[in-house]
Amino acid sequence: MSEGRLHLRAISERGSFITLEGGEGAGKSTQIGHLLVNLREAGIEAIGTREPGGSPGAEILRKVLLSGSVARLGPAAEAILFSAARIDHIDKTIKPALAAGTFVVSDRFADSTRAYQGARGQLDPRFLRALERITLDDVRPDLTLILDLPVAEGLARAAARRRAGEAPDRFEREDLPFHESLRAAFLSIAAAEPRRCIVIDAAGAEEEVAQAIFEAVSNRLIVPAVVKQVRHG
Ligand code: Z5A
Repeated sequence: MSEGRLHLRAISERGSFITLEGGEGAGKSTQIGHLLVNLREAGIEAIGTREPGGSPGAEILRKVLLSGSVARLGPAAEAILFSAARIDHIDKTIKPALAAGTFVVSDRFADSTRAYQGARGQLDPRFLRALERITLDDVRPDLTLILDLPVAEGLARAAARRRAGEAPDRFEREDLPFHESLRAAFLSIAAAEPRRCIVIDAAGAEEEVAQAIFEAVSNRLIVPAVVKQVRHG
């Protein structure tokens, strides 16, 4: 790291955990690329990861989950398998990186289980809360950015991105009311947990959204850490 850059590891032994959430085609993967560049330019060590997946074991489960074969077993079984993948992701990737003082930026995390498997009231919220408690232990996001976009726009983006001849996956095949219920679920998570979540308007141009995201990360995580560093000499 060059001189004059921030050295946030000096402030806290633990890195910060940021998650990006939202419906189909909201631009999460694109924005994680921008955020990692911006964090690294600010001198902050950061890694990008994703769910389902993010560790060798969880990537194996990703293939099964996105094939749709678990959907036949019902939303409870699906939620349990997403959580099993999450346990491996936390243990093998997230916890070690945070312990090393690295920022971790994940494309989806536990809010996706709440929104997707809990969509349309398919699961008792008490079941989802219990599953989250068992799975996450103490690994909770410091900041969640909810990328919000009209459903039709997100689906059009996802369809345009698909390669010729490539079939939509298990979730892209769901109907419009399902995707509308997802959008509502993410917005209600943000409303219920305003200290953790920030809603980002994802309909703007890529660069505008990237700027809004970096401002949010700076205001919530970086500036307070720098102020703390200055105060403590
Ligand atoms: N799932 C679940 O059910 N339960 C769980 O607990 C978890 C996940 C963790 C993972 O799929 C699926 O698993 C997911 C939920 C479910 N559902 N699906 N499908 P995935 O990992 O394959 O995909 P995804 O997470 O759903 O990603 P996405 O929504 O399809 O895409 P995105 O990452 O949000 O967007 P993108 O790839 O960055 O951008 C999409 C396209 O839009 C692309 O061509 C970009 O160039 C373009 N784009 C991006 N930004 C813009 C702007 N600002 N303007 C115009 N165009 C843009």
